[in-house]
Amino acid sequence: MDEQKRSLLEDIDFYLVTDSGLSKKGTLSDVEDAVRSGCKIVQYREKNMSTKEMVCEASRIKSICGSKAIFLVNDRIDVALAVDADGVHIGQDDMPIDTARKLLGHSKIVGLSTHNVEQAIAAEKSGADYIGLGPIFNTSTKKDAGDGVGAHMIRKVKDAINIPVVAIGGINKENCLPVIEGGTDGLVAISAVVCSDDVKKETKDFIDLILNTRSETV
Ligand code: 3NM
Repeated sequence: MDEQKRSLLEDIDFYLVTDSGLSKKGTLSDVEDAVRSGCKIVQYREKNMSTKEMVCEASRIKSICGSKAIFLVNDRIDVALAVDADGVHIGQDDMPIDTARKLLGHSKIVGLSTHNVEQAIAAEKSGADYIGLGPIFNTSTKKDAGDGVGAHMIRKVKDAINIPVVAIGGINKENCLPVIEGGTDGLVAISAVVCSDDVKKETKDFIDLILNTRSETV
């Protein structure tokens, strides 16, 4: 991955995570619509397909993202390696981050899910390129996500670490203001976007909300 693409990580705003179980039009259509609306980072999160199908779909997502969006694979380092994705996003109980780093090398992006300040500090120390922080609000999209930690947690985590923070969990257009005002670098909204009839519009709305709120709070 070239430096220009990696630099998108410093400028995330809306971050798409795919969910084929919730999607109305399918993962490829969602990725195409989101990237067309200016989404600069896509995470392929697929829990229901064979490895063979995943490699095929991941390869198509990679070409949709092209140079416009960073393409990460959730959890499946084998799939990320198979298609030469830009990196992976892993959870606290997935492969240890230093092992993931050894497998992927230093040019790839490794993101880690965290749920509190301690995990965020540990993630930075272990070499994560960015963290996901969640669930910010209660969500039914991830059954084992636990209770929402609240938007106030974003500021606490931002004050404790220097790598980008992406907020996730139960976020929608109605409740996202305190998330953005909390200083999050990026924001994920899975169901609020992929369950809609117009992923292109929802993505654009989130990007506009983030950019407008940031310019008002500067
Ligand atoms: N990870 P929605 S919450 C995939 O807290 C995922 O780490 C979470 O979906 C975490 O935007 C979550 O529909 C689901 O609530 C987010």
